[in-house]
Amino acid sequence: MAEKTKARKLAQAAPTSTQFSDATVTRGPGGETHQVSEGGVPVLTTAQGIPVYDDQNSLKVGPRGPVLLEDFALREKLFHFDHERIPERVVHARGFGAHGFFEITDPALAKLSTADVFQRVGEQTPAFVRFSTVAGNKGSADVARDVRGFAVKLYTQQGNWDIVGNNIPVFFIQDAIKFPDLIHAAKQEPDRGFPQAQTAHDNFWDFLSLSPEAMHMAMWIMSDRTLPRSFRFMEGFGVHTFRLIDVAGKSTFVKFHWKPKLGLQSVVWNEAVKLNGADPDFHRRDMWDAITGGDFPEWEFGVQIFDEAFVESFDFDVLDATKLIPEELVPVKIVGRLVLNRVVDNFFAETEQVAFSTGNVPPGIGFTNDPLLQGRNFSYLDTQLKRLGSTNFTHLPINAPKCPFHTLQQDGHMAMINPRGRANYEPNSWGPEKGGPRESPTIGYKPAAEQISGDKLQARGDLFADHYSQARQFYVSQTAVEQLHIKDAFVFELSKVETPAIRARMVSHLLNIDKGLAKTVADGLGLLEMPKPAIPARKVIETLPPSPALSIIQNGPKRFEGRKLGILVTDGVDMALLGALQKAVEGAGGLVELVAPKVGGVVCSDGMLMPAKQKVNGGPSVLYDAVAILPSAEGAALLAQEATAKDFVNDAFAHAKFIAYGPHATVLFDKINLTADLDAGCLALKKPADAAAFIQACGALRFWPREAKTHAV
Ligand code: HDD
Repeated sequence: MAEKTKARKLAQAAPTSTQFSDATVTRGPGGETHQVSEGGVPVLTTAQGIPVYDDQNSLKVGPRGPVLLEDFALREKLFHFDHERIPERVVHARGFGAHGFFEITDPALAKLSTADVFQRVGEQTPAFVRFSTVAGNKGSADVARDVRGFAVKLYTQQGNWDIVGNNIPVFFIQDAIKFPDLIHAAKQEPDRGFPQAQTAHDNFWDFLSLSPEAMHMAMWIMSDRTLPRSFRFMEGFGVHTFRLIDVAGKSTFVKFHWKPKLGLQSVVWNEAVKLNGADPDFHRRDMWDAITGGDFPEWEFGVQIFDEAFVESFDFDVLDATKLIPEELVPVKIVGRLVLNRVVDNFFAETEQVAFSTGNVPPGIGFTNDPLLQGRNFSYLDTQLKRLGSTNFTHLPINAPKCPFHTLQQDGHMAMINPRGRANYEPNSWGPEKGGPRESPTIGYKPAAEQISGDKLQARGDLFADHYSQARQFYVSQTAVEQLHIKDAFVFELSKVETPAIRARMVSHLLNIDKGLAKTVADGLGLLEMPKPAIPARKVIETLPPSPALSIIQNGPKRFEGRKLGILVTDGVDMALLGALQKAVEGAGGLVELVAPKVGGVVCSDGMLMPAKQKVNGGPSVLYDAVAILPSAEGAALLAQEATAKDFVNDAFAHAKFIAYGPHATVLFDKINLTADLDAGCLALKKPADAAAFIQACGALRFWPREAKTHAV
């Protein structure tokens, strides 16, 4: 009996033994088999399963003789290593992915679309999301000024639905034919191979200033939208107008939105510059720590739904990806949610090999004739063949549907799912049991019904030609601080442009958007004379009202949840104040990290050793959303000698962060001539109860009134 129980326990604990008689061979959790040596450790083998005797030395003649070609383990190991790299994505090369689920929380879409994923409120659909930058190569830094990809793969019961969006609701261009030009202009210049991951160079602004259609997007990329504090605090947009198709084939227009539960937040440019130096993996580490720490990022799934009548009445063409529909005009109705709750097991297998396409839509979701979308539908499938090297990229687990699927496709490189039996064609005479899958007029994918006629020509809709009205609306929708950041960004970027005519040409466009903006940028560039305004192809609508939904600061979280407080401490730190701060942050759903002169930590006022997370020169305040300066008297004198401790405080102040400070911090503040500038964003911690008030204040995320004093153009 005991033997049986033991065998069963073993079987439950470790996977069952395989068909091999040898009891030392067991099946791994993923079904793989491996030979177990003593102590349950798998034996290292070659890819052919041959157990390896010695992985430290090649096979030689004598210890100092020549290496033998017959060393197949050596050959295979080097051979595989030499072929590890696959082409990186031609855009969005640098990305970070995570698993989770999508859930419909409102039945509203069930009637408008037959898509199975909308039919059952509360049902969770597996999801995989990859966030990315656009211009940088795979090894570039996370916090570059750039659009962020927000690609969502929903493994629905009717096949994979990919909503391949960005964190910006519009795009640079209207017709996919210009995409190669856009990307060529944005990325490293072909003769010199730089700059990496930045648009501040001649080619980009030359192309943009010669492409008026990009002016709306130009405003977005010069705003704080392209400096997100975290993937968790940014929106996502499907950009294009799609269709919801109901059971009668009638379609309703729709735009898709992802709204972060934790509100919107960005960093300021000077912070981004320092962040990329301090931690080039800042965004992916943030995501990894949040998910592995059980703080699952969540977005509300929203839709803007509208009909032909709205299309006729709207000032712009809904097929134009450089235009958005203000939420105040067509509200975003929240109908679902997306939660990311699992990091990948293997970065390459999942995040690198995942393949998205706008063309992957289930029944009930349809396309519109948006020329950018139409081109995308072609490009993604094409690029996957190049990148993943085989037409069978859907055989990779990350790309495989999680619903039953039956194609009559066969062979091709790395085919792992060939149809069984003799039917690899259709129609055939082999009957349903042997004849393989059949098409289905009842549940098969049907596009939206649409009457189309017209001459063959290369042109765009008339309304496409308005390139400034919504660019202006975006600008007037920003708070003063955000407008300041946009001005600074244009001045910074165009100052890196070496050709004066390109700078002037950009200013001529800005004159059609906002004269104050144009003048500040011209002054900031030192233009000797103001250029004439570019001639708009369509009259600019200067009455579009501000849309508060377009501002980050007006859509912040109002709480410190999901954010991080960095506390600069030294030996003798007041444990009552430190404990109260830690309690207040954790109570608000935030995280605390201690920064100290040594990473070994500090001995607190109560004699307790408190390990630090960062040594002060490796833990600059740019890593945190707010800081506290809690040295002892001696510690403050020590920090006052430490350049990086002074930077820690100076940067936090310059970046408009909330600063809490203990009774001895002023020794450090005096050293950097800050004491006189302390403002309402700097709160003294005199007693433990002050900690809660400080964290409450930090819910505003930044003390923007300080910005005007410390910002530079
Ligand atoms: Fe694209 C990748 C989003 C325009 C062609 N695109 C890619 C990714 C995202 C987007 C998020 C990364 C997917 C991943 O993580 O693997 N792209 C957009 C958005 C666009 C857009 C929101 C405009 C509204 N893209 C666009 C156009 C074309 C492409 C106009 C071509 C005509 N995009 C591609 C691509 C990529 C890609 C070349 C490169 C890597 C990949 O597809 O898998 O096919």
